[in-house]
Amino acid sequence: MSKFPKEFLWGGAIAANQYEGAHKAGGKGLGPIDYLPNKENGRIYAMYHPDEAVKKDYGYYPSHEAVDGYHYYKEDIKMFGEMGFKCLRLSISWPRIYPTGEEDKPNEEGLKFYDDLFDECHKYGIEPVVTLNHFDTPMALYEKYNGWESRKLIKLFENYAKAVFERYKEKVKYWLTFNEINILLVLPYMGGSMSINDAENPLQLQYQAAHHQLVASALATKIAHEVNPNNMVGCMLAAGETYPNTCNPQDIWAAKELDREGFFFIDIQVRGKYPSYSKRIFKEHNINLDIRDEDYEALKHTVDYVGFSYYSTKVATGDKELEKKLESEKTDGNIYASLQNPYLERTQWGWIVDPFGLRITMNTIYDRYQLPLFVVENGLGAKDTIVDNQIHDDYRVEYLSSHIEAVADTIEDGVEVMGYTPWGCIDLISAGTGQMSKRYGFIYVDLDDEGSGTRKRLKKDSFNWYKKVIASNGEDL
Ligand code: BGP
Repeated sequence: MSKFPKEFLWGGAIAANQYEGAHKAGGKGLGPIDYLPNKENGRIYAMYHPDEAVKKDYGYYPSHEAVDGYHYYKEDIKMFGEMGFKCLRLSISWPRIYPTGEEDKPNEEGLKFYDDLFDECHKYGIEPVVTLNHFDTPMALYEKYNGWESRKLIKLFENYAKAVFERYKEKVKYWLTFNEINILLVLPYMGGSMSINDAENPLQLQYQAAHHQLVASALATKIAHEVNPNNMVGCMLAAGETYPNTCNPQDIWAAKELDREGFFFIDIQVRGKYPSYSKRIFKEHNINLDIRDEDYEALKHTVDYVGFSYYSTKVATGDKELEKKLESEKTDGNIYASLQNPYLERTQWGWIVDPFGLRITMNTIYDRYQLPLFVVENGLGAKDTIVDNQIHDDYRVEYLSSHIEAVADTIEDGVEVMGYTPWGCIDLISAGTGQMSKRYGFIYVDLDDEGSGTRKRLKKDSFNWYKKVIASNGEDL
């Protein structure tokens, strides 16, 4: 018998900024991703170039066109339907609805686009799971206010959230506020802030921006519940347990502290108030936040479930000397680099592969919050090769099946799990590298790193495998 509940939300995840393209179509304004990638080191972080300069220095910037989901979505959703998706996690592009973030009224063409997209999902019985902000704060707000460093964005985000909650009242029930909200402390540009790099005390700005997002997230949650009491609103954490390098208490503490960087956000979104340890952290880093009385009230509007992404676990040490020595050997991961873990393999991009770590991570989160969990991102970025018009991606199947097994074990541990939406269910632009060749999908898109290709869609072997997984409710892996 399947370990997964009958109503389990099997699906996949995409985001507007990496999928849609059509960066100026239908009156859309620009978002941060339109200024990426950074060709010099292939990484995205706090960087900003005006449009023309980027063109000159960096040439092709793929997210302008992405995989052209804006025009292909009907074809793509049909294929998701064929796989049996029960849900599709996607994001609304804020600058498609409010091109500069400050218009009096939302952009009708933008709203209409998502109306059609949600209708298309429902045609196949697919429930949309919608992220309000997936690395997609209007660029104009970065330029004018340094993004989320400014309190002004709270009200602007509220306007945007209200507009979409009201418009899609009958079409969307599951929402997430900010994608990987803890990214603000690691890659602030992606999270929505601008001037951190030049700041005297960057953490002061980062935590202030975080505070604004947390208030905005809480107010959006409040509105969502007012507009429709059936709405389910989740937070979204870039998760992945931190393991201590040894059993030295200093290492245990270092691991705990690193995990708290992420839990700081979720503690507030779930419990409705700042966690007790935040006082000490603020004192240590000389952080003085502008928190108003009305903010404390707003924060009381807490989320209904905890969404999270999981790709890897990480390893931390409290030994500063050792940390320095091992710095150059650190391995990449989603958001965080990590010390290597000698017990585990890594992907082509160096990300630690740890299916058991998913079970550990989920148990930790559930023990902490006792709210339903939703695995809204998980997956393997890999290069695919086409042979005779086929893609034999057994490596992807292996990765995903071992992680689904871990979810099943977690359910047996007593954890309430709402669903599983592997990242990039159709190939799209990688956020961390700006590349197309780092692929996650069950569906291949004919496009290379320079933007050449037909954009034609092709089923990989994993397509039929996932179809079988869903049909058997996770039994047939
Ligand atoms: C998460 C993001 C996604 C996605 C994923 C994979 O951090 O929420 O947008 O891109 O990571 O990362 P990458 O694209 O760098 O492989």
